[in-house]
Amino acid sequence: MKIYSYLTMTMGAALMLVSCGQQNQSSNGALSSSAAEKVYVAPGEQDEFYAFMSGGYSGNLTVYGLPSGRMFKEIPVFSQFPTSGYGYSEETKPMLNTSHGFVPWDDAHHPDISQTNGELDGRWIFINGNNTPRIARISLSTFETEEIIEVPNSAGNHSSSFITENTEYVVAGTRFSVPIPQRDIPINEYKSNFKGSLSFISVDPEHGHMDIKFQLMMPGFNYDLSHPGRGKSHGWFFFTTYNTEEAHTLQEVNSSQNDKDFIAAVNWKKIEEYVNNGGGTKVPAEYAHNLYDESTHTATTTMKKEVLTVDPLKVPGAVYFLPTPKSPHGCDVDPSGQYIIGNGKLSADLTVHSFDKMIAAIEGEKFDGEAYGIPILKFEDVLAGQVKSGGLGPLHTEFDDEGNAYTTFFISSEVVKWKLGTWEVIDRKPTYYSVGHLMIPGGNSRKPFGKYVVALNKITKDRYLPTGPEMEHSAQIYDISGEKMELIYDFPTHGEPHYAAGIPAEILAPKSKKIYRLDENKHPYAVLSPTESKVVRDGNEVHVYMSTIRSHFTPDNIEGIKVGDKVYFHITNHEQDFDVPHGFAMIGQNTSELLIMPGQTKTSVWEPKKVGVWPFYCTDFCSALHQEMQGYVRVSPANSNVELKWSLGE
Ligand code: RUQ
Ligand code: CUA
Repeated sequence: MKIYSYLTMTMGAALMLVSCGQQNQSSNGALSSSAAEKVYVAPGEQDEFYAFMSGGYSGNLTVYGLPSGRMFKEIPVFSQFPTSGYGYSEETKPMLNTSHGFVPWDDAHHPDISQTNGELDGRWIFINGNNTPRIARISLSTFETEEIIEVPNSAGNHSSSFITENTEYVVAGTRFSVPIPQRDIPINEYKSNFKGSLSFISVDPEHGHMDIKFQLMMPGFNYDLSHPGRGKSHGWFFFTTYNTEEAHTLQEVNSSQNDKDFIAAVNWKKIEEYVNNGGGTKVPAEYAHNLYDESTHTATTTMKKEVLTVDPLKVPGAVYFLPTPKSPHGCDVDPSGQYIIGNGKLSADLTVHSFDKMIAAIEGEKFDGEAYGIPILKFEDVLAGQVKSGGLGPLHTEFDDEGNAYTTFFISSEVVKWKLGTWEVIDRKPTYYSVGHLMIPGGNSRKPFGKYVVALNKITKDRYLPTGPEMEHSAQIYDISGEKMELIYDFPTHGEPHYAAGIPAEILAPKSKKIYRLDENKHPYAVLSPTESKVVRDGNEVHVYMSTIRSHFTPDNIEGIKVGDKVYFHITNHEQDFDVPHGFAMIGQNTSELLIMPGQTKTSVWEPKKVGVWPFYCTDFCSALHQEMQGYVRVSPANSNVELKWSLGE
């Protein structure tokens, strides 16, 4: 009853705030002109930070500049992307393989940049696929997805993809508990049969290659978000849980019964040691590991057959529960590693746990019972403090480099700045509207760059010109260099950005790759010189070894193709200049175009169904004679004996 009225009240408040937000819009005057200066990046000048925003249901990652809010690129990750041919080209299709087959979409939530000694190193960015559990690694020199590993025994891969301070692991926790192993049982047998897995995926320090080191088999709760310990708490990982009630129906009510759920504290170093000494149980599992090779420009899929699981009860001292009020969502660790913040999303206050107190309580063995054999620490023993914010619906917290924390409040639509250690509220500013995550570049590391905070809002309403029933989600930039936050810019994003990760441009820009070297191209169908171009028939399959350079394809006339053939166009772009891709599209092809980077080879398949002479062309306006960059394929009847031939300039 209480919960019902609370929800009604808070939802009412949320709606009210959304509808009266309009009055809060800042107007003209001196303030807005100084704000304009702060975000103005003059033509020809460049932004100070990169911001990588998750694309949510777009399955992708988008790249923006800060403070301008200009969008630079959309990086395809879990979704087919016709703009580049990702997931359509023969080379990249394997990236989207899973144990459920080809899954060309996912729901991407939390990007995290690789770290060395707790600081951003800008080598890779990781992001989770929430729906068909996967973790992707993207190169921050090519801005291409290089690897995707599926996570077995998981469902709703949400407390992911956060990395430890030397990128030892990228961690993926399940949101939904499921029967492990999956089997056919009644749903109401949830309680004894469902489990939640927390996966620790090792990252090879040289190439970044991922491998599941172990999966911790936890009680059947929901594991919502997570963050690594850092500094003094390096070696630990923290996960918020909700639904410790283990409800399986009408969860909006049934999962809100317990006054406190838990933050699970996992000593992964201890478990790693246990595993390295032969601990854990190998169990059958089926999951795809997809790896893109930059020298062959080709991805391959390996289906894995087993995974190492760890029962937390077999590793004493490895897992503890920290009681945390009201179905906590965000789970954030401050730059020093001392404070673990759990935001009860049905609460007004923030709960801050102390790492030192947690260790003392563990050493003193002061437990408040156990859950499925896992010791529960006493709330009062681990509590560092509570922030009485006066806001409603706290979600996520980020940090600056001066000991301040910034927490979003979904229901009361605001960002609240407060002081670590004293818990006093310093400032609060409205967001438009219903903010979810927020991001400070480096805010999830030992070294934040506390100049801007970006609020990622869930509801847009009247912020932009209306575009039908759907509006892009809005992001807002606040200048946080002073005592008070100042809203300086408002810009639309793409998809639904959940979390984001930011990094100073000076770390990434100098190592951004400009071309692929043709002499390093190891693609089996590459043509390194136009004289090697050819067309080879192998039964019904025809392989076209084609090259491109401004402004022609070699060959550009092909005859002897027949209805019923399967034609592979393997196209190598011979340009060795920065920013000169060529495209390729064939009429009636049941796939997307390709966009081929300088020095790269990509393959497109065409199965011609009709007799005729059919054109193909370059899709990227590459030169003054781009419109001339085209060719023809003659398609003859299936039984014809037109000779196979190809040419350029005849
Ligand atoms: S979530 S709005 Cu998917 Cu990170 Cu909290
Ligand atoms: Cu090549 Cu247009």
